[in-house]
Amino acid sequence: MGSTNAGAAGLAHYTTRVDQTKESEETSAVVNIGLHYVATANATNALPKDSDGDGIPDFVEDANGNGTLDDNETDPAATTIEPANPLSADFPSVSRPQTSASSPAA
Ligand SMILES: [Ca+2]
Ligand SMILES: [Ca+2]
Repeated sequence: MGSTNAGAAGLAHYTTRVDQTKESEETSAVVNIGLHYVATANATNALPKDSDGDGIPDFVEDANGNGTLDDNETDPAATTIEPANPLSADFPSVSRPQTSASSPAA
């Protein structure tokens, strides 16, 4: 074992294990020694683990890999997609004209 925990090492969503158990999911908080890879969905799946199924991998949502939701990150365990940097202050919303009467002719 190493000398620090996975979050402090930024490896919460990484693994050394074939079964793809993330460092943050192990019973031991102390990080494993060895080359770490991004944890995939399971041992036979090459896609990065996406715990909440929103299409954004856990290691992207928790960008600094500390296992904690920080500013400019999205929650790996939440199913709602929240922009890391809301653009509403920079770009006023533009409303699309209503097109209720514009159905294409059959
Ligand atoms: Ca996700
Ligand atoms: Ca984080």
